[in-house]
Amino acid sequence: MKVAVVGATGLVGEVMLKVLEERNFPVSELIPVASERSIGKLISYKGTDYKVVGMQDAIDMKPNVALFSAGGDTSLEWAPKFAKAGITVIDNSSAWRMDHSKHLVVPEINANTLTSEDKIIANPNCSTIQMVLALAPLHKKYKIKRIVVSTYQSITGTGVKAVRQLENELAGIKGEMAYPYPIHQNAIPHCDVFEENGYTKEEMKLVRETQKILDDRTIAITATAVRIPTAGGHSEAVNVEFENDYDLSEVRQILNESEGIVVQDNIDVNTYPMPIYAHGKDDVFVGRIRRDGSQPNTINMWIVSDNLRKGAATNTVQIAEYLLKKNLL
Ligand code: A2P
Ligand code: 11C
Repeated sequence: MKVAVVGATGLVGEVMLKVLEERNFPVSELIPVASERSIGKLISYKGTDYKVVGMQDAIDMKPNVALFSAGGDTSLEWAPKFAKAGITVIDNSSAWRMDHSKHLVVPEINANTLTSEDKIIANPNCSTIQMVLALAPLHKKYKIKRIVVSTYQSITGTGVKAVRQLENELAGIKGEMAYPYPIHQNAIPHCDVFEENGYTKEEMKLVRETQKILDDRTIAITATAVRIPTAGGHSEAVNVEFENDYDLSEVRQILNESEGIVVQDNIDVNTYPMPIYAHGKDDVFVGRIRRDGSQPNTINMWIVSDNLRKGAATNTVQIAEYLLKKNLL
């Protein structure tokens, strides 16, 4: 497979390269792509150096698949051009997620909806992916009525600029700011831009993308997304009300048996998910699973995952693996 990685010099792009290599995706030729300012830079993949090319050159090189992580505007402009040239695009930005003609895919949940006609496939937002992966098997069993989620999100979700802001603050250097406030020793209840309804776009992604992936617009969801000065992954406190009652040990068993999920839940020895454990791993970690005694059929849990891995790069590569396995590329 000829594989283009669009945004290869960015945080997610770098992890995509690592994940392709680790999972031994059959790459016959790698095409690293970035903005005009990076053309000619060398990107190392499995011991070989590849030169970064621009967007049009990448199309002319006719990859089988292009993994995009170069921002929404780049995707809006370029994904259709790649698709028109017969190249399958798996897009990590928010550009196509809510487009009715595009599938929004977490492979363990809904990859079976994909066909060879799908030339632009959307990868969900990181905070959505980790939440729906844990909730999908529970929705199947008990039917979710309402979700209340609060996130504690890694600065890596914002990109290189935010990582630099925290490094500068720690070193006492004044530099460019990715956030409107310092992030060191802070918690900023503001991820992505504000929408007219008073929620942030990140919060509304948790609402709309979850309903689309679980294919159920009746699920009521409300979210608060908060940026904290951590780098290893996103954490989420999730309160879920089901239509039907559940058994706690059965919930644990269902999660334990679900692909991609690791239950870390033993309060006797202080075992619960944390970004320092999730960092660099592909799984979604679930813990602090407990009954919400304040209303019937309701559960609380704590969900952590590396936002650059399962939340972005790994999920994208898994979609590519699925397409390859099903001969859809
Ligand atoms: P570049 O390094 O040349 O700016 P991050 O989200 O970590 O900041 O990374 C964004 C990625 O998207 C980078 O690889 C960046 O390349 C790439 N990118 C940004 N704008 C464009 C564009 N207009 N065309 C192609 N790639 C882009
Ligand atoms: C964050 N979730 O942590 C974002 C990053 O819609 O793909 C990814 C934004 C997106 O800020």
